[in-house]
Amino acid sequence: MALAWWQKGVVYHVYVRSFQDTDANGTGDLPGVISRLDHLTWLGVDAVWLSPVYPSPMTDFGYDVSDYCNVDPLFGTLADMDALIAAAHARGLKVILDYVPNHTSDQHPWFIDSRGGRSSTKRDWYIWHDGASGGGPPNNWQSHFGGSAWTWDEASRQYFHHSFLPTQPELNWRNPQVRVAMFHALRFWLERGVDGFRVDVIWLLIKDDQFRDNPPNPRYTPGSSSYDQLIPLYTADRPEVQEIVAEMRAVLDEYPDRVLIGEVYLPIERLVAYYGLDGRGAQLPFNFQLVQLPGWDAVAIADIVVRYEAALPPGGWPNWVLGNHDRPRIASRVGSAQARVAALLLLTLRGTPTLYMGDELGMVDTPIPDAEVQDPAELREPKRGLGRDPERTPFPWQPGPGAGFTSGVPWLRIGADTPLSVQRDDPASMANFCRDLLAVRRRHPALAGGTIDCVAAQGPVLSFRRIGHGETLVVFANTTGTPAAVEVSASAVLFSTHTDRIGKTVAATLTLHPDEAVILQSRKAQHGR
Ligand code: TEU
Repeated sequence: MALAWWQKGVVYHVYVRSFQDTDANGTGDLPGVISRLDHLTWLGVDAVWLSPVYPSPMTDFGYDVSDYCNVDPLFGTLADMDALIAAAHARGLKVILDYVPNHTSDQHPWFIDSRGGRSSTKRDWYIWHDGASGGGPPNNWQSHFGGSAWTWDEASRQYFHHSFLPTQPELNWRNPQVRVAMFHALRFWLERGVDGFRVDVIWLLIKDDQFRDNPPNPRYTPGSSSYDQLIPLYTADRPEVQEIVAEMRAVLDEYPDRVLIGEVYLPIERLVAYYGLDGRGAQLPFNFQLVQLPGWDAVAIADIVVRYEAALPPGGWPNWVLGNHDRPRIASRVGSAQARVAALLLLTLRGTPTLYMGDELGMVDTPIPDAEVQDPAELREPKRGLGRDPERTPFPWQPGPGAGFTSGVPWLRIGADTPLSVQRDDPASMANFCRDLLAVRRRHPALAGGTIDCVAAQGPVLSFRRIGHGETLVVFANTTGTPAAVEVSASAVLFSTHTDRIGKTVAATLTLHPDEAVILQSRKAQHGR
């Protein structure tokens, strides 16, 4: 069966604020994204996911939305979004928006109304509760950003719940009126031609209606996020959330060929629940297993791939992610050499890859001096390694001040990464490596739609086989900086992190260079699929 665009394509994640500024205010904007769509075409990706650009006080950089059906002037206008959608579609690129349904800004008119008093018709659009009988918050729920997940409202003398900042009050998804209003927002963008949504914290949308305390986390390590002191038993992955995911998907299914991507930070066996009953959930519940992997070695990666593939429900389409705007960059986690190995795995494992902007340059986390920290996660719980500014630095387009990103003062310092223009002129650059790899992926449909099997770790070498469209490809990835020999059948080297290997024939024993990953095309073509 032919694959849908979101199955065979590669998603490119644009953190708009750091992508391209066109009005010299130091912040990226929608006209900037339009002006750089040719980069996405040059690179060879198929869809662009835009981080939130809705009106927002920006206390959490746009994840505190004050109007779901507009564009913040910082980023542009609705007309700019319409122009972006048209320009992307003209290039064959799909457009995915970031949908933030779990909470609004405290400046959203709905919350201002709800906060107006207990008799407000929107009181129950949010989660309000009396304090504990002995005083203090209703229970022990914690914010992801540290501190209690409850804030006292003196005027109405109740607490309101917020999984994140007090400026991000939780919407009450048990209230049908909230669902109607939030599904209206989906349709507003679907009518404008948006091809899908990445749904923020989809696994958090329902909280326990008895407001029970979360249990202590016996594995909490002091010094890590205070949120992890508890197991979020009553504030995450509640059974009722699946009904909401199915209702969201039903809204998208009113339009042709749309995709629902869910941000889900859960172990594999719970993650796959978000495909929904009978596949009526999210088509792509984000698979963050490679993002959250404590180490980077063949055995651990092979285990993840095998367990994830085995856990997928019938028809569940896999996907892989290496990083995003919330997590340390892959090149900082595994080093620049292994970042090429990681990119090859991202683009050869079975399923839809999502590439975080800048990873195609091998961008690393930029250290941010205390005085320049802007991320509320770091400001509220400093020095715990939770700050996200380092992975959000502006995209370096060219050498020189502003790096071609802005002619103004950048909202966040620009790192020391090699700019795209320099990398485009260097055949051995990470940018050209990623571009060439994406071209191989496009030329060999076994990589997009083929089966995967023979997943194994031979010492430091991860290997797996991709079969489809009459060809058998085998990937070997040396996850260490030392040479490693593997047994291979007679094959041509289709691609390698070490370009001098490409095009050669190998047989019997192949000694992989340190940090080398290869795609071999077996001489024994498989007939059939
Ligand atoms: O992040 C949710 C998420 O991953 C949190 O659990 C994470 O711990 C948080 O980023 C703090 O490090 C999504 C968005 O990707 C993130 O940028 C927002 O800040 C958050 O939701 C609230 O909307």
